[in-house]
Amino acid sequence: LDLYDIDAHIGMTCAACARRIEKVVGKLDGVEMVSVNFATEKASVKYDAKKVRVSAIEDAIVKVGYKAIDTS
Ligand code: 9UX
Repeated sequence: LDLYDIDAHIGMTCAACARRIEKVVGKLDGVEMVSVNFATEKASVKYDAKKVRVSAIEDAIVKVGYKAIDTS
């Protein structure tokens, strides 16, 4: 299992939206851990590179209306 970290600026500012993003990203196959911090507006994601691409994770975030600017 290859686990990588993404740190992304996602432009949300409240706890409800942080949970929403965690839910959506957490459903993706291959995502092992996702933690969204609304104070810093950042998401931290641990994922299995054999199962999911970074672009798919970013697309999922953008699809629900946020930004996904990689700051890793
Ligand atoms: Mo919170 Mo979400 O203030 O779109 S409602 S970031």
